[in-house]
Amino acid sequence: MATVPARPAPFAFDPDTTALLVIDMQRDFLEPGGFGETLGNDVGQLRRVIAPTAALLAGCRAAGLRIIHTREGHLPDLSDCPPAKLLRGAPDLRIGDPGPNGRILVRGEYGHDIVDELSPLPGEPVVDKPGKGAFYATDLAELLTGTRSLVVAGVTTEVCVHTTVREANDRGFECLVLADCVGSYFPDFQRVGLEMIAAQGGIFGWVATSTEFLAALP
Ligand code: TIU
Repeated sequence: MATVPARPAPFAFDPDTTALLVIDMQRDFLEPGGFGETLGNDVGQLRRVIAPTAALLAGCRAAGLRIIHTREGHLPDLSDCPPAKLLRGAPDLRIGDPGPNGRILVRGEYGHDIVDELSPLPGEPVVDKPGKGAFYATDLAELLTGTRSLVVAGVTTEVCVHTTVREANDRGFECLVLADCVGSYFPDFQRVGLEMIAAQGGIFGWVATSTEFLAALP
């Protein structure tokens, strides 16, 4: 077992039963002209996550840790996009509309894919998900058979990271969220989102930095 100094308490994990989950590090959220920006967000808020996550990926690959990536998005005919999601709010462009990086949040489009700096390597599964949580309507649970601990990076902290970590916690996984490798468009939500995970004795997870986690890897 390895141990990371974490909040609210040290996080113990066995690297053989631990996976790194990198959530939705897609151009649609991190680059101008994508889904995140059409919702009125400043995508610059998320870009600070890229460099520490690239270092995290390198360290986990060197240590032989299992790595899984996710992408939020929809089939080209939008049949997996509920009207409640499609019609939400008043974005500049809706899901499926043509944008500068292709159709917004549609699988196969340039904007839907993961940013170059964090490209998955062959053999690293990429789970395509229609929802905010990575377990809903995906085969992630089957992919994680035999896995006990999840180390979580990605965007956004209070949306897809929270939803996925809450889903994972309910399924019995122990989740360590890396504060510098998750990001929000809203600085307040970033701070409070991390506090919510570790409050109440770690009500649905633990929080540490990527430096702390990488130092604990054998
Ligand atoms: N809008 C927002 O903060 N997030 C999302 O829509 N998806 C993810 O968090 N991936």
